[in-house]
Amino acid sequence: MRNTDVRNAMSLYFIMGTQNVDTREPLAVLEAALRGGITCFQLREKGLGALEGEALLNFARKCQALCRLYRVPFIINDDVDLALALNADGVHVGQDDEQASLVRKRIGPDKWLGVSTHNVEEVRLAKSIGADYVGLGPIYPTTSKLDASAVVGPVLIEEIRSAFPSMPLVGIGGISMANIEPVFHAGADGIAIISSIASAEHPLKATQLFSEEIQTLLKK
Ligand code: TZP
Ligand code: MG
Repeated sequence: MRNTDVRNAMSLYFIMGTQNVDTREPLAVLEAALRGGITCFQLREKGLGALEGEALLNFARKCQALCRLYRVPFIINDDVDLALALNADGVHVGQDDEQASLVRKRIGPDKWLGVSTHNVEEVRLAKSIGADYVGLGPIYPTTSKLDASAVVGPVLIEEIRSAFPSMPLVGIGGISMANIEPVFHAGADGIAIISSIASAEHPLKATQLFSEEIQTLLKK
């Protein structure tokens, strides 16, 4: 069932672009994360020095091939044209990006659509236009998104979960091993992470630790 597949894929959702890995090889970081047990991947190529055109297409193709190898859904941030060109598994958009309802029309009913949200009203709207999941955050302070809105805390997850009991819901922003528990307690299906994996000393080990902890937390 699609809703269950999406909820399961949210549990350890890794987001990365070439700008998130310092001097490391981005594909090596992605492969480490895949080996460590991420359950979904979003390519988010943004900001100064971001790949464009052919270079972006080639890099995205390599990310997609790796994700296929590990049978992990491959989602593109924002760039509907790129998602369609690659036949990606889905697209993720924010509130300022191309209106989510237009994106749904362009990608059709089968691809996953994720929307970043910050309150009940935005979730209601996302649901009404057929979003498959919503991201909620920043849960904690983050340095990975320069234009991040105000920190919402795990309490917002609780509020959204009680208003939308079956909506696939992923918490994002500043999540680490030290603060993961309240996110799951509040009712999230999972966490979306950039730096705690992409900037970890050992991305593979970091991912394995998250994966084990999440399996424990989801059983509680
Ligand atoms: N949207 C809200 S916070 C955020 C995005 C893309 C950045 C999350 O990165 P990190 O490093 O896990 O805080
Ligand atoms: Mg965006």
